[in-house]
Amino acid sequence: MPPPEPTASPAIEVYSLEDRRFPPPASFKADALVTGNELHEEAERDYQGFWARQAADLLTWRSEWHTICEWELPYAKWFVGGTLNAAENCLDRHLAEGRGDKIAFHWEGEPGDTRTITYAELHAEVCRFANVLKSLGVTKGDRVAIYLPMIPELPVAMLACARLGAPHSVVFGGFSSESLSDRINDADAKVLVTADGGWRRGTAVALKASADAALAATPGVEHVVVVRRTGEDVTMAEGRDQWYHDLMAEAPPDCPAEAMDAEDLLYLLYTSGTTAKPKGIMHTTGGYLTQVAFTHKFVFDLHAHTDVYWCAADIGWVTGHSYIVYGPLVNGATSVLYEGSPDHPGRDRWWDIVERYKVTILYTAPTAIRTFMKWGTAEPAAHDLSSLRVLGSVGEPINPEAWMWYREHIGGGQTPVVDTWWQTETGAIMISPLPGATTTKPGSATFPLPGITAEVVDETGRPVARGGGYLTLTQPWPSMLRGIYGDPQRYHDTYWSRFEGRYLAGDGARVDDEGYFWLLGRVDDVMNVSGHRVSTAEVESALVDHASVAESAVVGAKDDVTGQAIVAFVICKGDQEPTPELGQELRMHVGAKIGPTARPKTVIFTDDLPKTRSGKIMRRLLRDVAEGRDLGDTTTLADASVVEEIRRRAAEVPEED
Ligand code: 7RM
Repeated sequence: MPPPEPTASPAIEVYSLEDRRFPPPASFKADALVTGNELHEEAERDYQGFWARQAADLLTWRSEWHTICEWELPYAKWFVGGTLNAAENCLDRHLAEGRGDKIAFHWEGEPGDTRTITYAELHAEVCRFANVLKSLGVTKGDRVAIYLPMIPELPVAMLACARLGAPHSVVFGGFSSESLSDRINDADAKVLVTADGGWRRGTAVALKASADAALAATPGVEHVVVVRRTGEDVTMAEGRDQWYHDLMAEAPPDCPAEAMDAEDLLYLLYTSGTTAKPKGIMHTTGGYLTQVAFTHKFVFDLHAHTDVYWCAADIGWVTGHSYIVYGPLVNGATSVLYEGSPDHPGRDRWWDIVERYKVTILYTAPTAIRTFMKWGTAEPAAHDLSSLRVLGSVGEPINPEAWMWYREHIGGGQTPVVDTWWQTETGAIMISPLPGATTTKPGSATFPLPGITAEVVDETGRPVARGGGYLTLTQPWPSMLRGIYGDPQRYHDTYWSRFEGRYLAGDGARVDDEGYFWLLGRVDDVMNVSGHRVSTAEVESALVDHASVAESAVVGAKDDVTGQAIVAFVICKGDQEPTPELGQELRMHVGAKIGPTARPKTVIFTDDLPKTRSGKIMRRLLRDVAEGRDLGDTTTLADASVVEEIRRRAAEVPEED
């Protein structure tokens, strides 16, 4: 191939500079699993050999693989010929090693009820439930849909499926009946596991009623198992619906685990794209478990015998699959599992949990951190958070301001912060610091992990050594998606068609002078102002850098003069009044910080931002508001009233120049 012509303008321009840096403290290094470059160097010499060593070290195999990786672009197979069982790796082998009494989960319900579950207890419940599923006709290869709140029965159901080799499809409990029926039908699931309801902000949220509505449109479902959680009245369909506890009481305790091929499907997880039909992302067994176990251990510097780990995501998202269920359990960790919201009964619920369980590792999302920033420092300051030693972030670009706040007010100015970039499709963390080895910079996910190769490319697919562009992955990785369920063409088109031989992540990124990666948000959201391509993350970060701003989202709205003009939606901190003068000041602040091109044309103050249920800002809807359009698809919106309120605010704002 001839080298491509250099592009006249970069795919994404970069303005901001961050020069604070935080090397791992000596006290942390003293006891850290990795303190130098050894893993990166090993993987650079032979990345497949590196992953094979991890697979052998971290997992128990029934039989050896004969080939580490078969790569027929865009399809990879890892540990070909090897067999293992995911549930056995999460449970049985810890029992076999005499750790049955170790706590797997400190579970806490929102109303304050608790359950302490050891590995032996979890194993027993999983075996019993696997027998329940068997009695309902589930065998290897059948799909099982799971629609549950954050209660212990959720990981139990997942692991019971894994034990039988029946791929699970977990649907987040906050999704509507229509989303549920779409996912059940796409996966052709024959059993649904659900509950009467779950607790959210002090009220019982009905799940069974919503499942019933879905079930009216899912002819393939033969059996429904219902967990009693809230005690609300539910309708049980004769011959189809049965109570979990009734079935469990009858089920025999022993259930052998199926030997699964490394490439057998472990689960499907649906990601809702923008408007199109959700994609059933396929994850298989051996490679997936290898990379989630590796990353969970080394990114969080897990000392399984002493750490108390808490990933505060919902199991309904990939973060929960990989970092509440599979990674921590394979590694034999002790985790906190919390059912409810962070502000019930008070805004200190999380800090109360950290203090009571002496949580050492906390993994959450920037949206949660920014919410806590808005609530102020009094709540965390009133609790003893000194047990914390590693803080993780995932889900969105974390602006330096939030990163610093997290380190300072939650981490006591001491703890390493690991910003971890990955996707449902990547299955596990891809770009992240190693807390005992990497000098971090606030807002940067730093470097690809050992065994991972990421490159930023320009519009023509040419690697950008320094600067902004499209994030791509250039070699297969063990936990990569194996496709989109039932739609190979869409798999090819979405991820592999834009740049030859490269996986397209769909995110913008930049590489700085020292090779650090900075994630810039979805490339679909990049704004074009007078021909300058400006990332949303940079402008938002500059806004949140202002002392009065808690959170912001910016979008490019059509503009006669500049093509697109930047419209900023801003949430003020605590008692700060939103005034026209402040709006003006914020525009100047961004202009001064990153340059006049990036200065918002309009600032709209609001109390809330439209977010998906996993907390990602839905800029597409803000663009609709900014351009005065009717709203597009809002089914993935967490709170539908938010956009109407923003629309009202937007109508009141005079245009500025
Ligand atoms: C784990 C998860 C994936 C998208 C991804 C990005 C964004 C996730 C970061 C991030 C900047 C991060 N899976 N994203 N982590 N952006 N820095 N550390 O979130 O499938 O739900 O979303 O999330 O845009 O493509 S996901």
